[in-house]
Formats: sequence, structure tokens, C-alpha cells
Amino acid sequence: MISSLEGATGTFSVSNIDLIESGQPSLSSSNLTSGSADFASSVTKINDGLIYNSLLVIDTTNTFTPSDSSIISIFLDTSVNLLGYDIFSIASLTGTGQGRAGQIYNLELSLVDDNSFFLITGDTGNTVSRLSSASEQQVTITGDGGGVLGSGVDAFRFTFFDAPNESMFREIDIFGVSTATSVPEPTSLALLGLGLAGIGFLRKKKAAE
Ligand SMILES: [Ca+2]
Ligand SMILES: [Ca+2]
Repeated sequence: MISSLEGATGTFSVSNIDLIESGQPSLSSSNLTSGSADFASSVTKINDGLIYNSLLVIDTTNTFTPSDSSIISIFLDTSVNLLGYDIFSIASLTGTGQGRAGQIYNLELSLVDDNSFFLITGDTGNTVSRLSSASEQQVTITGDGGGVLGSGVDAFRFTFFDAPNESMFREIDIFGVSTATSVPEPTSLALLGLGLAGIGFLRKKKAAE
């Protein structure tokens, strides 16, 4: 499910503890793997936890402006979390002033032990496509029906498109937790308990003989 909010500069906040935040143990690497960034902007600005805020003037250069069809690949660390991550939501914040309009990109996920990527289901044919006339726009992608976007995820790929106008990203936050190792179901535990009780009964019976 994709939701979009628009507002004036400074309306939105971003996370500095999400899965792909620079310095978090869950992040392995993030790179511009195809294309380029316009205006000498940097891909590192999408996961530094900082945004331009006209009131606070945190960092006026905190932008990533991808050229058309540019690709960012982000890999999560699976050296400790061997099973990857359950992904709950992905939020991207753009600045849409100065003739820019919204954000259009394809989002793909990859699972542990599989190098291929698959498109996340969106409501516009798998492409996040939102135009904005406000100064900032935050698009949030969540799993359908309250479920996860993916389980056992270890990588993301964003392909950005600048038509009809270029986009300028301030931050991309990805939220989730490490995928849990499987635990015995309550029913199988109960059956195991019944089995042990049965063995105890047989032992008592044998002792009584
Ligand atoms: Ca962040
Ligand atoms: Ca940023």
C-alpha cells in the first residue's frame, strides 16, 4: 500500500535509527550502481538521518538528485542476522520546489541466498508514482493488509525516473526487524508434553508390577 503526504518545508521528520541508516549495524553498503546524481549531490544523503529544514537550516545541501534511470543498491548486513530482515515500511522524502514534481521510482527487494530482485507490489503497476505541488512530499510503502513487504530480505534496489520533472530526495528510511529463527508451534509443544506424560505413565505402571 502506498500513501502520500504533502506539506511545507520542515513538515516531516526522518529516522536516524532505521535499518539503512549510516552507521547502523544492519547496513552493509549503499551505492549508486547505475546512472549519476545531478548537481554534485550525493547518494549518502539518503541515509544520513539529516534533512534540509528552512527553519533549522540543518544542512542546505542534504539532497540526492538522481538522473533519469539511476539505480541505488542497498545491502543489509547478514553476518549476524543470517536470515535477513522482515521489512515493515519504506518512507521516502523529497523536496519538490523549484519546478520539481513528486517522486517516481521502482522498488525491488532481494532475499537471502538469492541474488535476484523482485518488484514490490504497488498500487500503480509496481511503480511508486506520486506528483506533488507542495514543498515536500513523503511517500510511505507498507505491506498489503498490514503484512510485511518482505521476509528474509537482504537487499533493496531503487530505480529513479525523473520524468516529468526531476526529483530531489532528502532521505529514504527503511523500517524492519531481523527475521526470527523459527520456534516450535504451541501445538507441537503440547503434543510433545502429552508424549512425555505417556512415558511417565508407562514407567509408573512398570514400577507397580
Ligand atoms: Ca534514515
Ligand atoms: Ca538525508
